[in-house]
Amino acid sequence: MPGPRQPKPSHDEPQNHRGAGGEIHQTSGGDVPVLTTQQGMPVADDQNILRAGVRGPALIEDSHFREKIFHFDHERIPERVVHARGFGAHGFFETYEPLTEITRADIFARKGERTPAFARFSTVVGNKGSPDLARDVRGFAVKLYTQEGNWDIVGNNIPVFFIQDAIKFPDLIHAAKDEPDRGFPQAATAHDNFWDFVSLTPESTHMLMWAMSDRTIPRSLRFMEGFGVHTFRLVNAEGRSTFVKFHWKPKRGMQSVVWNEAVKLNGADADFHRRDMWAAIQAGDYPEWELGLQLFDEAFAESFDFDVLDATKLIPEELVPIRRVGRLVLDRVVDNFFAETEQVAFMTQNVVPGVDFTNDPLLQGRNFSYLDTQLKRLGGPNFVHLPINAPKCPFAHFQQDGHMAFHNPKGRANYEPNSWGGALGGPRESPRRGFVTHPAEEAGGKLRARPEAFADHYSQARQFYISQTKVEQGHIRDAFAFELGKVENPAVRLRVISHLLNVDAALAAAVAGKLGIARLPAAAEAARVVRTDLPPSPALSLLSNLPPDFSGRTVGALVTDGSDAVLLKALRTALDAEGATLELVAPTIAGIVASDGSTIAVHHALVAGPSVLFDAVAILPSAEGATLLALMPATRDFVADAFAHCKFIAHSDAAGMLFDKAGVPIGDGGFVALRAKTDAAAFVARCRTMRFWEREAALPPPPKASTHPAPLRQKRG
Ligand code: HDE
Repeated sequence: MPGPRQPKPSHDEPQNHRGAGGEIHQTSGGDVPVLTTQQGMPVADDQNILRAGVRGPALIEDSHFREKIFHFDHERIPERVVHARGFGAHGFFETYEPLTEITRADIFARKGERTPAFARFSTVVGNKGSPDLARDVRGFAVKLYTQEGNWDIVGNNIPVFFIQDAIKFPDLIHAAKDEPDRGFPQAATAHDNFWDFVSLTPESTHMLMWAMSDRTIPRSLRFMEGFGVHTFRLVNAEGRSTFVKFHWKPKRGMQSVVWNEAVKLNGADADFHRRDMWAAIQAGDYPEWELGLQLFDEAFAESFDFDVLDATKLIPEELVPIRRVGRLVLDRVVDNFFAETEQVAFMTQNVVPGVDFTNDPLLQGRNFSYLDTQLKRLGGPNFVHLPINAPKCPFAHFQQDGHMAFHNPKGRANYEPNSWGGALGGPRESPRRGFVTHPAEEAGGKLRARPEAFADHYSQARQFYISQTKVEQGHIRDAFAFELGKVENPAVRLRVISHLLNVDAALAAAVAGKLGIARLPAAAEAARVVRTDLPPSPALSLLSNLPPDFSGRTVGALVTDGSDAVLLKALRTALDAEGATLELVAPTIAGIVASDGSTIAVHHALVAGPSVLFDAVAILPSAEGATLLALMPATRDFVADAFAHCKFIAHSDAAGMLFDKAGVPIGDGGFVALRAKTDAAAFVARCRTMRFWEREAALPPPPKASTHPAPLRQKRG
């Protein structure tokens, strides 16, 4: 019964009309699909619940409403217990050359072959809605839909881990996530529980060095490495096994932000990483990594200083070089975030013939956990039927039924062996093609113990630290000081310092100094003598491995009415040539009228486009524009942050007053004056080193604690 609050739709022609709240709706017609219920019944009115009278109660008879609300109420699935916040994309893996001498894996059999792939990047600790730039390890999970089944390399952007044995994982994650009595902090390890746990778990020390380095605040998911972490096996057709560590090397090189920038990015754009990857793919600048293999045999494993089954250790690239065997290219964003990124189920136990496990006790535990977690999260045993999880090669088995079974076998035989014969009998095992576990010989009593060599917790932590540049070491010190500064219990702070003393005395003293600890504690008792003879491994440093150019990066140019059109064009041309992007920031989002009278659209209003969004900045106002900008508080932040974050700064002459106003001393080597067209190319060339770190070195050194140790009672877990 049409009434004043119930619009009458027409199905003949598309037409607009008003709902009860005055909003405009388009009814169906022509090629516009008709709205239906899930059952396919066309819906006449999606604006008003069925009522007994215009002001009367709702009627239970309204099955459309009940279905709609029922479905909405059940939209959420449990978020991942770790790695809840993630971003995924499709692409392919391309094999460089056959690797048949090392592995029978089909994916490595033919040069140039492309295998479909899906990658998901994630933070570990934060909930699904947490910010992208949290200081955290990043997950780097890749599903390769090979012709012999799905192979998942479920790795991180750090090659080592906090713990050696999977039985400690729930403790580690409980300690790292928000504290249970208060539900915070979110997406942060800067709190008592985390540091309490890790300081009672000395095997975490190496990973802590990585976690406190800039690796945990990547500039882009595209600019970070990935690691399989554990030692795996590759097995060839003759059954010969080679140990392998997997590496993903980013084509655009590695780059991180600085902590102060990360903090501000989380406010300016909590989706910074996902937006960046989405934009790069949409722009055709496809994120790319090379797959690298560190291959070694039993003899090397025996001779290596550490146990290759210990996930808190790495094998320096200088010792076992990386062989690059293919590339992963991400060239397609998802159609639907939930269906693909949320429902994708990675599992370490998804390997293919030619890839096998080792006895790493962390890996073995993971092989149990990942199947189990999918059941909880995806709600039933048929999660592999979901398109994102289904293999893209033929598959045939007798598993049947269960919730939401979509791929149901046809025919009578649902067991084997059977005597139906031929196609009627269904699939049969194949000793020739099938996965064969490497027949490693095992011996020993049943026990709960770790190999002796696992007990060296500090030597590689030290090696990592001494492999960093001075700038990176400074960042590590600052990160420890920040995180421990959030720890309330002084004993926990001291305990961390006692471990750092085994890593590097100057590091420990500097962190202690920043925490106001007057006297250093005694060094933690080390189960094994710390090796000070391990040489620096330059491959472990971000800043020693700069990308070759500025491609894939973004310059933010602050412009106003009257900005020099010729210089702007020159800057854009130079950045285009480099494969980099120019984004314009102006007093308002309405755009500017440049010096030549042309109207130029801009990407950001100044208040919404802080300099933290960019890799370098150009401050190019006209003289009048500079006067206007000087009145805007956001200008000071734009300029001062770009300076403090060591960014390269191009500028017009008129920008001078803005530097003065922001208290920024212009003139160090990170500034480039843009006066002539050729200056733009010079600026872009300077940007190739990404940041002008000398600026940071000019800051006064941190205070240090006294090196006279104070006794400290150690609580050991
Ligand atoms: Fe995971 N981890 N993990 N992990 N992990 C999960 O599986 C687990 C570990 C990693 O984008 C869970 O599907 C245990 C190391 C990534 O969907 C869960 C242990 C590394 C992802 C799980 C570890 C990882 C996960 C939660 C200690 C680097 C996200 C949701 C033995 C090599 C994958 C899920 C994605 C996710 C268990 C340690 C990487 C609970 C028990 C070491 C990238 O199964």
